Amino acid sequence: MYLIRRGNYGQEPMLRGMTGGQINLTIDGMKMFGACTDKMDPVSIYIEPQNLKSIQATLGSDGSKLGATVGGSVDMQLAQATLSSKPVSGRAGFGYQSAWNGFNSHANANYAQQKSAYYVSLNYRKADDYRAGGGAVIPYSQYEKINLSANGKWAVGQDTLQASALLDDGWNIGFPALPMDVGSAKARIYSLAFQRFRLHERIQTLNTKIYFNSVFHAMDDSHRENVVMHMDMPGTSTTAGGFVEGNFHPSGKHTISFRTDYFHNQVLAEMTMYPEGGSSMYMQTWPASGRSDVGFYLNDVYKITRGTQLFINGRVDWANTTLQEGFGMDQLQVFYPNVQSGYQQITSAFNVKLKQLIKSNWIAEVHAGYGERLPTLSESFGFYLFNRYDGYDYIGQPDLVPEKNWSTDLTLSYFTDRVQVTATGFYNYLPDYIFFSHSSRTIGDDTGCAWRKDL
Ligand SMILES: [Cu+2]
Repeated sequence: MYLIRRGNYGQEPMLRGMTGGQINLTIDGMKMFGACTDKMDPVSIYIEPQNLKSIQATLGSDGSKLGATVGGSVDMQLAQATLSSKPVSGRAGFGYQSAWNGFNSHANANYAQQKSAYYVSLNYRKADDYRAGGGAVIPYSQYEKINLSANGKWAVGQDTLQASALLDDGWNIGFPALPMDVGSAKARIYSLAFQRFRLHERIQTLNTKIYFNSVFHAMDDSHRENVVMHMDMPGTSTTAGGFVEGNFHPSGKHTISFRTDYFHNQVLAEMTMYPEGGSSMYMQTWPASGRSDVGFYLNDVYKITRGTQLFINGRVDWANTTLQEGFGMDQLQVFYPNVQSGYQQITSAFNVKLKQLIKSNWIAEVHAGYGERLPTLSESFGFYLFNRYDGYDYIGQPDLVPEKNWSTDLTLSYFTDRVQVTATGFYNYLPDYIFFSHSSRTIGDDTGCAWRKDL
């Protein structure tokens, strides 16, 4: 897993060169989508390292447990309240970094009783402009943010109920490589989960969760010099969903687990331009649009012999993508007269993996899989999205077909009590790869460009 820095501020995971809509980036299994049309806010920026218990990454279509994907899954698992014999525990820390005159402070506390526990954590970070080696100041690299997370856990007989809330507010966040900064970025994440253990002789665990999250992101160019035309660019993204996942007791040589999930995501990003001496202009850079998705995942671990295991999993999703009638749809009709208000698509994934113990300290793994992912709402309906790398504005393509990935991996591991060495080779073939292209469409003085299906 690689991390891409977003400004001086956040980090975005990348798996084998795949990122953004190609991977599932989830928080405790919850779907969440950023609200920036310019990719400033992968949802990982709303989670502080202090909030985390662990990060789980699964590569390629094998990561389809958490959603339809071609690149894999990264699940950020949050620190939870823990039932313990110590009634109160906690820690606090403070850091100062001279290179950007930065403060980084955090505190967390856990309060435990016999049948309940509560956890709170608070983070505050502030940084001025970064000073590079040699003392050169990198302008617009400052930021400030506060992050508050709280959760509770209650024992109900053998089962547990969990409620969790996370609030993240950032402001005055500079993006040195982009023509704009972020005035305000707010995320709210709420969830309620119920875990049942041994509820039936055949069912080991059954987890149910419902959740809601929202992101507000407002870009700001008011601190920049020589701005040709000031713009207001607020965006919102809200997601609600739920899932049920469970593990069955091994029967014979098989251990089966499943997950079924649902989410609905709704976005809107607006842009108001204020030309000097002219009247303001309004457009929706992400037209009011949304997507509902229902998915089902099944996994079987088959212990053939003591040293040989076979893993088989598959996933099917049904998605309904909607474009609201009105301003945003009217805009797209200029380029796509036949744009529809609804698109239904089905995606699937299938994986087989064989794990073989060779001698006492060598393991070989062979994986082959197929996965699909839907185009993001941005790739489908985005409208005049500026790309700083090439200076073009891009327009989505509403009728994109799902991107596919045929992949295979071979992994060889050698391990002793102290050392493990792993070598992996992999191959991905991605038909219907979604990429941007420059078409010859011209409107007025602007050149329109479109995301398009590309082999
Ligand atoms: Cu942005």
